[in-house]
Amino acid sequence: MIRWIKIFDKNIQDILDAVNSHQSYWRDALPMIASENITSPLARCMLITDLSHRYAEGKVGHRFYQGCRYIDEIESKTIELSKELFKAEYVNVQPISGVNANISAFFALSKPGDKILSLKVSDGGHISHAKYSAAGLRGLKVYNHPFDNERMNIDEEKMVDTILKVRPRIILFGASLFLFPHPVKEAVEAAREVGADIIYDAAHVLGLIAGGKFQDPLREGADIMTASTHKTFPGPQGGIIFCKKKYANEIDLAVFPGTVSNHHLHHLAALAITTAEMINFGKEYAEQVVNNAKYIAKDLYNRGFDVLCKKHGFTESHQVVIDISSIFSGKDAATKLEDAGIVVNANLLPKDVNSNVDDVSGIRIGVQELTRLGMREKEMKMVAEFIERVLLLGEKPSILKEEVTEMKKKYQNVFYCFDFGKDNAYSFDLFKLKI
Ligand code: DSN
Repeated sequence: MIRWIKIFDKNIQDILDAVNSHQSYWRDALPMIASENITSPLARCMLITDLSHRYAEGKVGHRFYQGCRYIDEIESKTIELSKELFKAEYVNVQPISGVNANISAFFALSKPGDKILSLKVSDGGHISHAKYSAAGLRGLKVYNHPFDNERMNIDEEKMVDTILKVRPRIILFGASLFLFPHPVKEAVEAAREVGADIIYDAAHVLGLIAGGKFQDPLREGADIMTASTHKTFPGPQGGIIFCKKKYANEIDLAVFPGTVSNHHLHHLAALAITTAEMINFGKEYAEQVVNNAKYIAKDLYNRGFDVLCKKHGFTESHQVVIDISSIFSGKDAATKLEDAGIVVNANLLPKDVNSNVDDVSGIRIGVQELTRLGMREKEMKMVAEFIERVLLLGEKPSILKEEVTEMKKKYQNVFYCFDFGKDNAYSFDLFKLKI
């Protein structure tokens, strides 16, 4: 809390009030946006250090600024830890976001006019895989993976035919709506035949990969793996690229000076801390995330929700997807849940291919952050019951919110990291550290 600061400027007071309200809002809510997470207290402390003020363009040992001796130490350590955790031949830790990592990989591997095979946004693809974002910005011609709506996954056989027919320069895997591992192994032979490289966008599932609970793209045949560092991987907001050694030079140039000048150095220190924590606790964390997702999916299904992919076990990731369109639009459902303090997002489903983005059928639920806050199957049941009471039983969200807030009081600490004392998740007190 920062109320103790005596402020005389109204603008500053307004900002502090909004930050305070934001802190309280999330302290009381159930955070279930699948692309978010909460950093460990120690990682968070790194974000307010002097590192956030500095420049370090270039690489370790070859900077374009003075003053970088300790930054070199931090960056080397971040690279070393990332290589260890993901068993990667080469890592670039400088991208400042997942889209930045993707666009760097596209620049490294392709030229304008080349073809890319990626998932359609309504089938779960990320915007940066599409013509109106990074792929299009690089001038790539976008072709889409054939998708099996029933399995919510790429159709492997049709994919191989498409690769042989389209002859793309880049085959891109990974998604934002991501329930099951993608057929990377199945693409390798066709990719080699047409001279395509394989990129795997691991943004959503990086923390699960780190914990050995999803697929292992680099071993399955991906040449490059891009990611953001703040979804199931519970680090600071930013990006990262892993690759085989033979792509290292192109990747480095595409990041700097290609698409980043100064990388974010406070992010680097926080990423190093998170990576060290994931080396220690990642397996246990990833396992509980997937267990929680499977549990809440089944529970919601038993309460009457149209949870996708029952026949396939609902999910193998941190996500659960509900087609809510027989009762509400996705947006209305997400708004009602938000009014009750349960934060999820409305999501396009494959059947929404021609719909307006504001008129979508699905809601996407992520359990990774609740897991970090110490929730397990017992708590998933309580959360599923809240969701049922709002969306199926028509209880008033504003009244239910009081119960949600009461429940959340017991989950104010971040787990799967080094202990930092009580009530650490939403408190500013830890910033009293001498740093
Ligand atoms: N659009 C984000 C998501 O929520 O999946 C990823 O950048």
